[in-house]
Amino acid sequence: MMFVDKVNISIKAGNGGNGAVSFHREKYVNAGGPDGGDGGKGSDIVFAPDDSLSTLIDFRYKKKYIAPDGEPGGAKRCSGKSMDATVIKVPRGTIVKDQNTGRILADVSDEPVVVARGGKGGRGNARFATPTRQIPRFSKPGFPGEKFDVTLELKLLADVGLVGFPNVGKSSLISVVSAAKPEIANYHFTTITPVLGVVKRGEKSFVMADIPGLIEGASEGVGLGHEFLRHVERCRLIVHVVDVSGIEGRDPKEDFDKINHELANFSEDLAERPQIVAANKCDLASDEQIAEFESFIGEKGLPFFKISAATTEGTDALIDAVIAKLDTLPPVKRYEAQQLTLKELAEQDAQKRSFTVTKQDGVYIVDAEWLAPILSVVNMEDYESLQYFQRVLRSSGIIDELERQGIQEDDLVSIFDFEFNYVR
Ligand SMILES: Nc1nc2c(ncn2[C@@H]2O[C@H](COP(=O)(O)OP(=O)(O)OP(=O)(O)O)[C@@H](O)[C@H]2O)c(=O)[nH]1
Ligand SMILES: [Mg+2]
Repeated sequence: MMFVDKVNISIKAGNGGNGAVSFHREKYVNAGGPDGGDGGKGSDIVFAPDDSLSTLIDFRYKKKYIAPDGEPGGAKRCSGKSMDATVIKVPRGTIVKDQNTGRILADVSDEPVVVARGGKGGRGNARFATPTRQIPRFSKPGFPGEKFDVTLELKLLADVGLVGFPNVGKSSLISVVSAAKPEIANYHFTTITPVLGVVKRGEKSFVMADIPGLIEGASEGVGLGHEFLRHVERCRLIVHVVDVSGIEGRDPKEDFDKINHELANFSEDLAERPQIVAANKCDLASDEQIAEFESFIGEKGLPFFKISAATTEGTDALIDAVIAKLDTLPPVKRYEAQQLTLKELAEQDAQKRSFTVTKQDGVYIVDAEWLAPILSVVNMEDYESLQYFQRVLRSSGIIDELERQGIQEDDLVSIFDFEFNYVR
């Protein structure tokens, strides 16, 4: 099956249902009280890891995900139905990024994550009856659901990543230490997609990732490029496989340096990842070749193991060392979701700040979609937050419009489910 590890899609959570405007009616009763119910909540969009998936290929064909809106409120204080979450299944280890800001919205490695929140339902007019306003003829619209253009990027969850030149025996190694059955052949780039294998030793086990071979210039796109290094980014440990026999005419010492150069070009982080060196094909190498390479690695202070994936010589000792090392290392990396600050939120929408102000029953109702996410993070109890909010109202022109429509001190202003008395 084709391996796809990066795709762009768009997601939109459901809008909240609108609140209803309705009045109680009974035979022979003239003016009943308001009884419009609240709208229901829109459906959240949730990403859930699914271990039966190993690629993002399905998203090549379906690109738009729109979750259902909450139902509107009804008469007799009937609340509209709230919608269950819409679940999008992805391979475990998928990172969800906002295309516009580049920030990480979720790392779908463990529990399901809500990425786009459905809008709250608007309140029905039944909620707005007060002693001074007994027949409110307005209700509130539902909040818009969040929407994002996102990039899904699979970053496999593996403890150990095998890196090295093509044909050095990475796939051969994983095939003798785990149940993985990757293709093995005597030509370069046999492996074209990452392969995971579970290595078991008694009670202990860990996950090993075999990725396509790297060559000099991989970070500039030579060979299959370094794209696949994305899948070792989370690895706790790198096993650097080198062909110590030099059977293809290269010097193992140069191979080793070149691969590390490519790792560093990909990310500083990766260059600093702990490494264990596996000198493979030692069945083909002379003692001198092995000794020379071992002392070269020894000078760098790295653990060295001579192995033969073909005869399995030395592979047990290598795996024992890997397990011992893993015990000392932190768990596989998780990426934190990155929240936008208030300021960033406001700047993001500075371009498209359209709004409407309507006056109903003496209440000034402001409708502005871009204000919804801002309102959801503004803390009205906090002075600084409130001041910021007032600045937004002013700079967007909402205050000017309220004044143009004749707002007076103490008049009620209503924005989504937030209400306040106007103060000059
Ligand atoms: N003699 C000998 N041959 C080996 C050894 N390990 C691998 N080979 C052979 O080397 C060739 C390449 O092995 P692979 O395991 O496919 O190498 P790879 O590093 O996965 O290669 P790519 O997927 O192309 O990057 C195959 O013909 C293997 O049989 C070894 O320890 N000794
Ligand atoms: Mg291979």
